Amino acid sequence: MARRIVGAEEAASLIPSGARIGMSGFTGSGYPKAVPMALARRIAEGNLRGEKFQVSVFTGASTGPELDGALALAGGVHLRLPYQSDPETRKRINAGEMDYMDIHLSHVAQYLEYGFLGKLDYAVVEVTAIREDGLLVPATSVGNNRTWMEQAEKIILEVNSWQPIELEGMHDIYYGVDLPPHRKPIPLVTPAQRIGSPYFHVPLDKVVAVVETNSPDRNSAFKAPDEASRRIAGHILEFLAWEVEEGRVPQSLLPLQSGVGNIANAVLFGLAEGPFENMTSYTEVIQDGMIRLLKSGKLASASATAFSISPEALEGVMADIGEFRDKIILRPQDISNHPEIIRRLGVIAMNAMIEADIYGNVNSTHVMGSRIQNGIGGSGDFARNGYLAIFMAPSMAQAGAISTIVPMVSHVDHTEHDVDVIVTEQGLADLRGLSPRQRARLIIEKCAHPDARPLLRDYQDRAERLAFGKHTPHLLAESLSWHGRYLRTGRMLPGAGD
Ligand code: 0RQ
Repeated sequence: MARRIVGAEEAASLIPSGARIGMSGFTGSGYPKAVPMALARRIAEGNLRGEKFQVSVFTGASTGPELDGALALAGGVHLRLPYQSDPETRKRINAGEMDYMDIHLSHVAQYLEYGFLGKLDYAVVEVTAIREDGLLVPATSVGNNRTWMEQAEKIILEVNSWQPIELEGMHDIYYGVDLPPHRKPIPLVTPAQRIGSPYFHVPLDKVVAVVETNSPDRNSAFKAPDEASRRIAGHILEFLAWEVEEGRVPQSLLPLQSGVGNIANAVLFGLAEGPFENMTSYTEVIQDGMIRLLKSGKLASASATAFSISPEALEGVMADIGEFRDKIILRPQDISNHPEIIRRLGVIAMNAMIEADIYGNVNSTHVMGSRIQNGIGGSGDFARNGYLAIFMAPSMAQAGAISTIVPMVSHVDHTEHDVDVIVTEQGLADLRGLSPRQRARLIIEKCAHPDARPLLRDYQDRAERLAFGKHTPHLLAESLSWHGRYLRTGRMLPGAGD
């Protein structure tokens, strides 16, 4: 392997235009930093000579500026999947210049294995170390790396000495996933269980280049929760306490899944002060709030596919690695997000949304029905299969200009059949066991902003009187013009657009 060490430029020069590349990376963690930058430079230089050079980029989830940012800026990406949150990539997708395929994170590996995505030419994967026995120590994210390296014709490894060697032993790489009809049950019955190897096992003859780097991950620094997030967290904690009181979940709750961002962190902060002990987490990302919970002893273990934590929090984990190594497990994302396991464990799924409609359909991905924000990520994997699917947002978006509770969502990611609870800073609507009309009343009264409530009530009243069907009453022309009203006026005006 030492003989295959080359510079990033030389490694990038191996990749031809049109290549399909599976890259490591999940949030700002464990993505390759040198080869994508070198590839972007090569593409940009080619552009100056009038050459068109584009590749398809598949990852675990979002990555950092050296990957998504650099390649998008060079106009070098033909097709991107499965999740992104990079401003330049978003701009290109929404301008129609880049194709983007938004698929459930747990589906990506089998999409490739079935051949829906074509043949994978290269895997470009960041690792912490290559051991003398040829096993690879994964980095701060696992994502789809096992699948990329199994399926790719050739592998380029970035060995990043910034990645803490203390990570060795924290990962659990399960190699037993077959395609039907040979698929067997995943033998995981508790969140902290280990069922695989701490290492990637890779046919070393596929490794065509090894690039040495020393570059930090880029996860944004942690922000203290704002007022709306704290109130949303308060409603969720009260609701979970009631679930315990009703005897539906134990005092230690059920394994928690939580998205990233302000609201998710506020919930985790709230749990640190709450009454629940000995909790567990079965999720896709471990964020700062979860590390705090682990430190406080309230959280017994956390299973995920990636860290998504501030540099300070990561340092803290590495300084106390003896305490954390057994409590944190990083798995491939087809296991961290596996529907079978999520259903078996009864995960409590808490994810942010863009908007919800009065019947409980949720839009997590599109602004105004056509502009992609990030992607569905793992929210569908967890919401569809968990014990509880909770979706949360402030009741108003765009600095108070538009209600996040609408008559009909402009795009559906999670249907009314998959959503249990909607929560905003105004309150929480428990939709379980309710008919569509009952759900509508509850969501409007509990979750909508007081400024939006009269308009929504008026819509609901008229729809119940005038709709073609009275099961899910809608006035189609009006519900579809709701978002257009915002576009025309720049803000929501009561009665405008009628
Ligand atoms: O716009 O960027 O112009 O300011 O959307 O919204 O309020 O900053 O919220 O960053 O937490 O993102 C759902 C997108 C929320 C995210 C979503 C505008 C708003 C702002 C972002 P600006 P905020 P967040 C685990 C699970 C799907 C994936 C998922 C997400 C921008 O949580 O991508 O759940 N979720 N993964 O102004 C018009 C509305 C709007 C709106 C928000 N109703 N109308 N604009 N915005 N609501 C994580 C992983 O999978 C890794």
